[in-house]
Amino acid sequence: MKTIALILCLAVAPAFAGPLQMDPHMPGMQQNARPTEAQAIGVIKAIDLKQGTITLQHQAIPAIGWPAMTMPFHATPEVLKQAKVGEKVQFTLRPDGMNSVVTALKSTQS
Ligand SMILES: [Cu+2]
Repeated sequence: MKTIALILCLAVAPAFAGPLQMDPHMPGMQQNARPTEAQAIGVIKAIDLKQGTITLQHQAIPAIGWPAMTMPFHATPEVLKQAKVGEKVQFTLRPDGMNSVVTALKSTQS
């Protein structure tokens, strides 16, 4: 099921790619049609400290053309430390298909 979700993410991303978001502070962004960072809302379903991943049931992320789904993300050590299963969070994502990384998150009030 995880694999299917990831493949779906990769498959639909180009078709739904949102408007280009230019950021003059990040030169790399101008070479790519997609933003190097995206914001999303989700619920933490699982944390795997060994793998360095958190599983998020995330809402659609129009900026990078992702539909809502539940999938594992790589996460920075800071994010892993902060994460709590069951928490609703707003998170920052560095989108890179299956290598996408959650770089920040903060708890939100539902
Ligand atoms: Cu996804």
